[in-house]
Amino acid sequence: GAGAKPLPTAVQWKDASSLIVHSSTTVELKRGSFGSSGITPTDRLYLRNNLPTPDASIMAEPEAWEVSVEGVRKPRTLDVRTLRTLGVETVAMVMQCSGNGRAFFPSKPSGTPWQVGAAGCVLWSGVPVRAVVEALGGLADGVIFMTGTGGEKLPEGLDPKSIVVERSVPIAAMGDALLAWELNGSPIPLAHGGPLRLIVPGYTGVNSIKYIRRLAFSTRESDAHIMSHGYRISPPGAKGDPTQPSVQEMSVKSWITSPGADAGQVRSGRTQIQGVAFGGLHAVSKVEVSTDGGENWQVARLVGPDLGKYAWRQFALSANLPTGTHTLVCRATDQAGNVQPRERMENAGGYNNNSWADHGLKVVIA
Ligand code: MSS
Repeated sequence: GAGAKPLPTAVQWKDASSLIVHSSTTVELKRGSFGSSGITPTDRLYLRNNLPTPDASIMAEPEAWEVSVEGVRKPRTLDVRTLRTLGVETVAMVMQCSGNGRAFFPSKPSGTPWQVGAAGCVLWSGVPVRAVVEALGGLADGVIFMTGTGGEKLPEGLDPKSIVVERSVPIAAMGDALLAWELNGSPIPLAHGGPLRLIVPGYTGVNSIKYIRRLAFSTRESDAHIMSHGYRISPPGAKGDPTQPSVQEMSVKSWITSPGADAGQVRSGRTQIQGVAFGGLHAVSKVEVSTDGGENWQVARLVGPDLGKYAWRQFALSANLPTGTHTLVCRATDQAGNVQPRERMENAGGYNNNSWADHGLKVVIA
């Protein structure tokens, strides 16, 4: 629409009409543009880069891209060509920015004011990290973290630790992690981390490191600023520090995608209320929908193929909406029994918002 920012250079190929451009490194999907196919097309997947996108020249020879693997018995640098010989796996997973839903915090935390669209459900293919570790003789003794380092060229004159994108996750996350070269059936585009990306299913986006150049198994968490002070669940008003919980596993969450925010077109009468629901580390077991802001709930139908516990499920509820104002909300439950809460967990960074009340949608039918 008028005044909309143009797509950033690295994602000129995306579908502008379904996206909201926040900045040259942050683009989200509109609520009404998720579609009904379960998988998010790559040209609609949100973009979030903490640093400027690297030069396209790193994509010139994707097979020659190298990652150094440390904290194994036989540490080595491996190129993509070699990684391909070690194994292959595909995972359908929700990629969601830690700050998705930040716009709904009344405290207006600094950071991108994402609504619902800093998330997508996509297919990643690559070699299982555990196959790489096995090929390199197994883990070194005492390892408790897996640390990925991004391959951005860092500006000179600054302490690299203050800007490098480097994140540690508990070693348990290695179980389903991939070093991926393919996204939705095509080589991973530069903007999404090509030639090679660490994929950590069930964890928020920041933990899946793009253009990975180092994968280290370690006894200590990274001391990079983005790990030690960034992405922490800090009390409102406080700064991040290493004693606070890090933003890692995603929690149970859902939102309505249709009718979208442009709900003006909804006519009175029968409609299909649709949305997406996921559980982070656990599959979704149930989604309930309310058309009166959470007074009365009805169980929705899960729609389409089940692509595994890291993917989202679509849901639909056939409803009769008379003329008037309706507040549509949805609430997911996962197979571990976790129920999406009414309230967000307040925190200074505006992370992990899974409040069903915050994600509600007001529909006016004339
Ligand atoms: N990686 C690297 N290397 N760099 C950067 O910047 N970012 C993060 C991840 N990774 C980065 C990386 C984030 S933060 C996110 S979300 C993600 O990524 C996104 O993705 P895409 O593909 O969607 O764009 Mo928040 O939590």
